Amino acid sequence: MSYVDDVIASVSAKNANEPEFIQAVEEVLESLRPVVEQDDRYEKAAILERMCEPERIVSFRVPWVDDEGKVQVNRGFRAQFNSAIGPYKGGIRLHPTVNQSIIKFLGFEQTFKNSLTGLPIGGGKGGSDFNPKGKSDGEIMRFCQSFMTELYRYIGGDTDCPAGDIGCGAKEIGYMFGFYKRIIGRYDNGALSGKGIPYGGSLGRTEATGHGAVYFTEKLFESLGRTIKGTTFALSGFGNVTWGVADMINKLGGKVVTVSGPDGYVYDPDGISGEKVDYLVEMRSSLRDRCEDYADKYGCEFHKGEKPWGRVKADIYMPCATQNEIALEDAERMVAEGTCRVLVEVANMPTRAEAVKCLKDAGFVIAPSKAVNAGGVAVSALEMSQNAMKLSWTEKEVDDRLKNIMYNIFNNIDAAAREYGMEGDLIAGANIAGFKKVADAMLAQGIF
Ligand code: NDP
Ligand code: 2IT
Repeated sequence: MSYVDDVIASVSAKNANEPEFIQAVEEVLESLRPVVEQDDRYEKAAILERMCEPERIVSFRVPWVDDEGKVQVNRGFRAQFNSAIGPYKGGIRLHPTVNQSIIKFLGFEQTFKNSLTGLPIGGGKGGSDFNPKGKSDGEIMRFCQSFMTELYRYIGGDTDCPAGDIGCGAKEIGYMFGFYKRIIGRYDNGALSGKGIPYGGSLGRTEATGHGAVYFTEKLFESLGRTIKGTTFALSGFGNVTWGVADMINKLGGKVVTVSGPDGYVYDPDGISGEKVDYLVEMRSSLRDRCEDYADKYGCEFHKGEKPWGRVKADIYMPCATQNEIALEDAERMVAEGTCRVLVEVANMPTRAEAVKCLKDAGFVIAPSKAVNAGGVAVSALEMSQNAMKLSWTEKEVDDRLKNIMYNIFNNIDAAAREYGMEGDLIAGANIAGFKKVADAMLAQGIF
């Protein structure tokens, strides 16, 4: 057995109850075969084994009192995965499906993503199985305060800087920051990012993930001899990220024809633009979690219980909702439909391993999420820099930096794939480029 096979076997055995984590590890390690086979320093220093084991992961009780006076108990997590190139950095996910496997897969992916940004940030992720849906503001605040009562021990501007993710936006970060400040008795605004603008947030952070994903796509298109202008996109989700993607596609002259929710997808062949994009924000903040509201309001087709993959004519598919939203049957439908040959992943790990294989075999260009969605965490890191320097950049200054970071990510992953003889394989390129910086830092820092 090779070094990579050995590590995959031992990680799978050790984490047998964590399917999402194993899926993420397998994908990354497969890509790294040529790198670790050419250089035995990585095996000698057990770099892969160490990268697959979080530096630490904490799990804690989060008790809070609901509006009826009943005590509720949730489970909180923070995985501090890798600090070789900077303090841990990564979002907080608040969703009923959150468990240790999800937090570990996200923290593992985050380590490579953060490395790709070129900024000094390590990898981490946190969250809770708390469901914000249907909760009052008071309940959300009490949950966030209880969550922070435990989390504060582990975070700080130079230690670990959490931010938002699914179910955790500016409102939740505000409640968490307020309570963190109260507990520690200091204004350490580098300890959380995604903050509101009046108290240290960065202009452009809300839209950074979506806008960054489209900047990346611009560069990818340039390499394929295409332009966003005149291209039709099918998106999923209707959260913060979907909104940012739709906004920038429209600005660059493309057309968005689908968005989706857990209840089904909307097909709007006239294009989701202008006030219709703003309506996505309204739908999300209503916490109703119904995409059908869009179809009711704008009188277009709604496909209950279905996903858009392979069911609509679009040039590019961009999944923006959650992990594993493209299964093998969806991929087979996409291949059979025949119009689209490009998948740009925006949500973290949206495509199942079997679906990735099916699409690759059919000649799809696949842009991996850890590269495409890195603009969110990159602007989070810019927020940390602004906080440290006690200044604020203008929207244009942030946007120029974001664009530059996303273009560089495309160029670097494209070059890494070529260097190892896998031209055009952007999944391998992202894993290799992300790996090398972290691994080389670990080699330099000794065994710990
Ligand atoms: P939001 O909470 O704003 O939106 C995501 C929503 O998508 C969830 O609430 C979920 O609804 C819904 N959803 C779940 N499953 C499906 C499905 N099968 N079809 C359609 N919708 C579904 O989260 P974000 O927009 O912030 O995040 C979206 C993705 O982008 C996630 O993968 C996240 O990790 C990733 N990301 C986010 C970044 C950020 O800065 N926010 C940065 C980088 C990546 P329900 O609750 O009913 O399941
Ligand atoms: O998945 C992600 O990169 C995020 N949720 C953003 C993390 C961050 O620290 O801004």
